[in-house]
Amino acid sequence: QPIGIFDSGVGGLTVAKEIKRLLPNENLIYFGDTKHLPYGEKSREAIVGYSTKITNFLLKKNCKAIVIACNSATANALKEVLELVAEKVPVIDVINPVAEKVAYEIHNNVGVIATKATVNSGLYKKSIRKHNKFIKVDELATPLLVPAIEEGFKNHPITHSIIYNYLSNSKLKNIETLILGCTHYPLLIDEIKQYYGNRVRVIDSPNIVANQLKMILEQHHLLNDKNANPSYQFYLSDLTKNFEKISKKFFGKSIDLELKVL
Ligand code: DGN
Repeated sequence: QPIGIFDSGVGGLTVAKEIKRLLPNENLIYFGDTKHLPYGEKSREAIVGYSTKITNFLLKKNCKAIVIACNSATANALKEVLELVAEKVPVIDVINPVAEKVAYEIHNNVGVIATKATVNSGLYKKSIRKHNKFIKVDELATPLLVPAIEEGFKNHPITHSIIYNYLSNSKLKNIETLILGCTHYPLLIDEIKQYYGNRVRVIDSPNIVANQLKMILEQHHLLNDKNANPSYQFYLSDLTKNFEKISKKFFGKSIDLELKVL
């Protein structure tokens, strides 16, 4: 049985790549909702609609666990996805495991950059504060990053300038720790780290999420011991060149991308 992973586009690939690294015996099914991208600008109702349709599709594919590899979907549709799954399989999201780890391990000012849909939900702050009331958390919406990443810009004057403009915002002035609250952003991690130098620690969210998945699969006795030939299937609601480029970079040239409109 495969693990199902979904995002609005290429962002969730940063999580899928880490899952593949930590759990090399697992088969993976990835759904990228490129037709409806970016989720960050959509209403809660729309995000709930997309997320539940994709979850249904992954359940029909007989997935043994579902990873919501999208912060905007987690922040707006986690409750509805959990209701739909009704404990048939474990659901792992990208906000709660990161917030919990940060709450216990970090003792300084934390900044979160994310899409509007995630920042408006305030879920990072709520989720961190639930475990630790003393951490100061400042969230900033950085909506231009996703379209730039989906356009394939990296190490480019456009991304440098967007990053500089956002990160110099006064809300993030005194932070010592930064959470990349959108699964697309690790694709620009070098440029973000370059901006801060050693001043700020950037949390490795894909690693935390993949570890959480591993732990939950272990607890449910769902881990594959051996798998000489793990399969990686990709479904997209619109075939885009950038998705093809990044998925092949992370998963090898021979993978197939299938168009699937839900
Ligand atoms: N990658 C998604 C996230 O983590 O929020 C959303 C990107 C988008 O669709 N704007």
